Amino acid sequence: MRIGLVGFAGSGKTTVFNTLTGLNVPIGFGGEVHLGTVKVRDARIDKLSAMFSPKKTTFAEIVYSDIPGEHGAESKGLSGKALQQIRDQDVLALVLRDFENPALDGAPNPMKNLDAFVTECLFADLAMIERWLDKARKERKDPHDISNFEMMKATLESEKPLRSIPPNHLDRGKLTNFGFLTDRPLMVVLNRGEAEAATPMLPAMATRLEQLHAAGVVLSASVEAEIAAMEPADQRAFLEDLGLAESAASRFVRGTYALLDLISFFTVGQDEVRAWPIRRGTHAKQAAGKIHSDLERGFIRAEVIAYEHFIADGSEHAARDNGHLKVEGKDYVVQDGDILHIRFNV
Ligand SMILES: Nc1nc2c(ncn2[C@@H]2O[C@H](COP(=O)(O)OP(=O)(O)OP(=O)(O)O)[C@@H](O)[C@H]2O)c(=O)[nH]1
Ligand SMILES: [Mg+2]
Repeated sequence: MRIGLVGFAGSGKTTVFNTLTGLNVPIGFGGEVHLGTVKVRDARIDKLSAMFSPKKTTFAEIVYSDIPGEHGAESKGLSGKALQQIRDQDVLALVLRDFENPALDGAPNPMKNLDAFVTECLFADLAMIERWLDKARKERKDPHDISNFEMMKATLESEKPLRSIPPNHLDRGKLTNFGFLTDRPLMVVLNRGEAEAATPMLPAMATRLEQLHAAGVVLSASVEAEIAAMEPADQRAFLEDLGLAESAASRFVRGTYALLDLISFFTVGQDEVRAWPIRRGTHAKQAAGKIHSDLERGFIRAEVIAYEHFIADGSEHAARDNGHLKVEGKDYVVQDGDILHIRFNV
């Protein structure tokens, strides 16, 4: 999963990036895109790995990109280059400055920055849709596609993001090449000053995020950076002092999984124990395709053992004897923690 940290110059993207990745790239305006890969910790994988002692243990991974804002662009908007880099991401994490930054003029105004970002994305999508519609009408394209794009246009014109259109109202499979910005899941990171690290976001901001079908997380990147540099035992005590139960990095990942409605299934064996993130509601055949396209193409059936049963039974063999191994067809809806073995033939 690719998560792009975006936002205006000086909002704290690089500081947040360091917090999330544990890296330590230098702070400074502008510069190149930074990339950082992070494993998504999952205690279930640790347990399965202990049972199989596989050659390889693979956690789900998040690749964070720190996409620099343009210096002085707080009111001027995003550059074409930034927009292009943003289109490559699965999730947008918008970092909003909510701390005093002496290098930037003016008090923080996260709501204004949020609206500026949302408006830019809206206009970028609208321009794409209008261009497509002009061409499609001339070429007399499929009326069904045209009416879909008209519906999308109307949505944007009423200042709603495309992600607000329910899945059954829009065939998103046909839209992947467009890379619409307002159809990307949006995670808003409210980057606070030290003193407000644990203060919840204002109700007005929470309401706005709901309207945008976005999720939000409050953190203070500079506090988190201090915590990250501490010994694990001190980290807990420090977090408690601040009134925080968890580090920002784990809150962020949890929030993202919830926003995307992600669950994990597992594959196990002597070679590899591995977690596979999928959207809730994914069918067995599609899930097989995450592992390899051959498994989707030649899908025959899935053998499924729920994680809890697997652990309680102690082995695949015992799970089978106890009647906990289910044989499922392509339309089976994969559940969080399912251990899958795909039978296929190509
Ligand atoms: N007080 C405070 N300062 C912060 C916080 N996060 C970042 N800063 C400071 O704000 C300045 C800008 O932070 P960066 O992380 O470089 O911001 P950026 O968004 O990456 O900036 P560009 O790369 O230019 O787009 C730095 O001086 C940081 O130390 C925070 O949570 N609290
Ligand atoms: Mg930066």
